[in-house]
Amino acid sequence: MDFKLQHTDLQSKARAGIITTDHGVIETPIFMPVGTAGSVKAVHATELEDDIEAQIILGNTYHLYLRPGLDTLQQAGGLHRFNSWRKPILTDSGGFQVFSLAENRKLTEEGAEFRSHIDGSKHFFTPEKVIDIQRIIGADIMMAFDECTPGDAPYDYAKQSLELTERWLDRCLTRFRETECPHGYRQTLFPIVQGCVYPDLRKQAAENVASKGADGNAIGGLSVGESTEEMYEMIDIVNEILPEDKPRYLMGVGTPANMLEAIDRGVDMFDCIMPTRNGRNGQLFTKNGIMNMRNQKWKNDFSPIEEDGASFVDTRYSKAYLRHLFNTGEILALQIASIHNLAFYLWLVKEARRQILQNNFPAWKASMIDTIMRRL
Ligand code: PRF
Repeated sequence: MDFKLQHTDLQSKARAGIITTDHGVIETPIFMPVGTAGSVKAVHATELEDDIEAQIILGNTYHLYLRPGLDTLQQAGGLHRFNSWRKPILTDSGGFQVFSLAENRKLTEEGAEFRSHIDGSKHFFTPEKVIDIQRIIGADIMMAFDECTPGDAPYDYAKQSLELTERWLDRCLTRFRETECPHGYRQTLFPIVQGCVYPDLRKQAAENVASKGADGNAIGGLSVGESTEEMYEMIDIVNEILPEDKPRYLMGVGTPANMLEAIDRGVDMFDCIMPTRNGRNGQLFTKNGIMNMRNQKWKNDFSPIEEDGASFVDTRYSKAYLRHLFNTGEILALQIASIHNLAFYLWLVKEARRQILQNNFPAWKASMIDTIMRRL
């Protein structure tokens, strides 16, 4: 994987770049739709490609390992072949899902023991195993195995946890170097900066990660209960240290406003379940604000979902019709809302990129940020 930093905005730290993988290029800043179990929920591959213009999607080691399992993924020839997605894939390591979903988890120096949230079966993830699994899945970008500490973790816990994450990173890197992609293309491994909300831990973590010389680096452990101000402060501290010539990925963040603020601080890559999950619950993000499509107020509003929206669904269907679909529990509601929200997120980062290239990012951000977050 290569990264070319094309331009940094003159008045902020916002960056435009290009990542090149063996499955194609990614223009940054980028948002990566989440396809936890190998599918972006309710959205076809063609819609992702043509309507949403996704350049990379995310998969989850934890979920894919449990179902369909390694045997099927191996026989399929990797996830790209299995789900017919031809562009890049990034997989999260399971470091987050094991802690947020699995039951009876037990952490040791060796790894994490847990019970599946699906059938209660017992499993053990080690840094080595997580690399082996991601090799089989065939992710273009694999993530290191980490412990994501909650935003309110006490200092001593956060420090011990970070040191465990650092030892696990070294084991991930060793396994990564000892193995190769079973599918014949290049894969790379991103380390993850942890350290909770403690500036000295974040600094130590970023310095450690930077010293590994990886193709790209991630910031984890944010948007997990800390305040928004603390999150932005941690991003500032970490980005001061992470190498400029490598992409920076802020994991699991966030709202449209969170993304613009993080781009302003030098972040290049994002993923979040918000556009798809909130969309399935009837929440639509638009250039003019946030709409709850279950609201009575749309009952007889036959205007387009979004007049100048980024997807065909925006002008093809009306607000009243979409409200009706949610109201009657029609599956089509979930599809329209997911396509709309993902197209909006992809539009937002694409427009951010355009503004960065024109040296106009901060003014544009200021003009957007209140509008996109207001409730309609
Ligand atoms: N670590 C991993 N995945 C993640 C996170 C993390 O800290 C987060 C935190 N926002 C989301 N996804 N491995």
